[in-house]
Amino acid sequence: MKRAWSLLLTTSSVVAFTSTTYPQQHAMVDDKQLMAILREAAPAHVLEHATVMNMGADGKMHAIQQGTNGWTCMDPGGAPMCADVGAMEWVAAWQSKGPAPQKLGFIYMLKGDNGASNTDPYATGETPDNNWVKTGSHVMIVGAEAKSMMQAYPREAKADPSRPYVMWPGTPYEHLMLPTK
Ligand SMILES: [Cu+2]
Repeated sequence: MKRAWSLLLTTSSVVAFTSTTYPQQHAMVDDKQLMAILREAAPAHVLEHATVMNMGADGKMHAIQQGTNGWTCMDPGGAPMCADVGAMEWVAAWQSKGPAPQKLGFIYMLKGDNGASNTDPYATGETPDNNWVKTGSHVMIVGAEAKSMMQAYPREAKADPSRPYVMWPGTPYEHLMLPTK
């Protein structure tokens, strides 16, 4: 996962994102560029039938493609991803600082990310003590239902992103990062 970005969700569908915490350095991309980036982040067939969100000139996220497979794809500031329904609920909980859903969620991030604090879910950049980690091609398993599974994986503050590890260990939003290369 990556930096603070926020969104509002209804029970199962994305309604709108807010732009206030959108990383400043991330240039807006047009819809065609976004699709090219997302093609590197998830399997083609997942993306083809997914809801795709992009940020408009109004600073809000809009669906540029309506999906039918329950997946949502987007690029919140250098972290292109496709997330299933459970994962989108988890993202909403993280953003609203609510309890993680008692569910499992799955996220493709096959293009990798620009880095994140491994200990502060709300960090917006690297600091000397926030255990910044940059992970290459990976997938993520999220949601409170994955808690017991995560006990079997490294959960140090300083992560080694070349192997599976727990990101944000000890927080309600700890999740499993699984490199795919
Ligand atoms: Cu990730």
